[in-house]
Amino acid sequence: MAWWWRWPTQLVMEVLHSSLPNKNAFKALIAAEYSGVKIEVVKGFQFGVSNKEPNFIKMNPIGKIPVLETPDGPVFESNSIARYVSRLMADNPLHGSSLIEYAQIEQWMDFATTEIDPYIGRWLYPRMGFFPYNAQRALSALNAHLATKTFLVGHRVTLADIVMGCNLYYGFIWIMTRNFTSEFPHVERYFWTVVNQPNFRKVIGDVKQADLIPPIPSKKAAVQPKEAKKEASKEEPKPKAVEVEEEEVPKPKPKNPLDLLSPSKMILDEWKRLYSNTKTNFREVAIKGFWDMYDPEGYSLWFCNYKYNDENTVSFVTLNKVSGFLQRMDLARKYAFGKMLVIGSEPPYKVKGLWLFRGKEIPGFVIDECYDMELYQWSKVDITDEAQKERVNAMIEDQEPFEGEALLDAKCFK
Ligand SMILES: N[C@@H](CCC(=O)N[C@@H](CS)C(=O)NCC(=O)O)C(=O)O
Repeated sequence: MAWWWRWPTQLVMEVLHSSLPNKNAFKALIAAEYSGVKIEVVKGFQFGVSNKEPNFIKMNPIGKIPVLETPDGPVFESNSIARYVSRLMADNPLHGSSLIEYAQIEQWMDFATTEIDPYIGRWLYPRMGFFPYNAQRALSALNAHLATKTFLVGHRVTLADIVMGCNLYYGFIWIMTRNFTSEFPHVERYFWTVVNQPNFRKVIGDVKQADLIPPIPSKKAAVQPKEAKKEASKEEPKPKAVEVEEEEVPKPKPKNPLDLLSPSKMILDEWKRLYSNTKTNFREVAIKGFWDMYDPEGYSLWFCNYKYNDENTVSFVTLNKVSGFLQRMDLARKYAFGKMLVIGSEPPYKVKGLWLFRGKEIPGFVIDECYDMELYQWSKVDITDEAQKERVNAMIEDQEPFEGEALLDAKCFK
């Protein structure tokens, strides 16, 4: 019997972990209808709860539905699940009737997944209150998978490594600097192993990791003077400059909406100076000074709590995660002050923070541009509540123990 085929019997039942309705789960269920396969859907599956439970995370480290539990192990990714289900039927017409039809079926599946689905998602999900997805969570999951493996599946290169290696390639050469990838040491090791396989090297050649994150080119900046162009052409190819019409009139840089707010009595830099310069009597000087300056009309205070604390099992990885977040917050330096505490004397570490933002809400551009924001739960500090105010003080002061636990580190964004 071919390795990819198994008699579907009533005894062997595939179990689908998903809430319904869900378009990704539908793929497996519809394929099952066409293929004479019986799938049991887990009863009472609660999206947002069941997919965060440890048993689910063991099956899919990224915590996304659907997952198919098979007698030989779990499978995640809805297309792969649908392929598995359809493979349970020999000579399934769902796979077409020739190699070229099979390839074209795969082609349209990839097209639906990479060209259609993300487009609809980016358009729809913010309207449903979902934040756009970011690469960090997927890289953490990939990192965890690769902790005990050289290649993605089995002990030698498979198509999965070719696709994964090539999809990581632009990331590594253009934007994922050492500083960023060091948070994912197993992904790093995997990537370098894969791209150094002779068959990869024959095609890709030497691979050099990005030193810098390229800025998003403004239309004007993208028009390079001739000399600079010549210089640049000696180096490795750079991402294509945005094409612009020659006679374009420069537009004034749009103001940050926060600059248009009514002036506040609180001057953020004054607070930052007071914080940095207070070496003794911190409570009496800095904390008191903070509340004297604080202007609830012009600023707001927020607590944040990392949503995936149970993943913080390695201290340096957790610390790097927080440092990365603070680096990416650089865009808000004029409008924010923050404290991030890494809590606990042993793993898993908790990451909690306090942020002061200009304006009464978290600035929209921060939510849009700093992808770490969605990794935290945010709650506005109620400054009429003394207990919350005291928690603010404790966070500003790096009070230890904090909520009964030692601090592994306290980082400040100022
Ligand atoms: N590429 C995945 C996408 C799965 C997916 O996005 N699932 C969503 C529900 S439709 C989910 O579980 N989201 C939970 C989360 O992001 O935490 C697939 O096709 O299975």
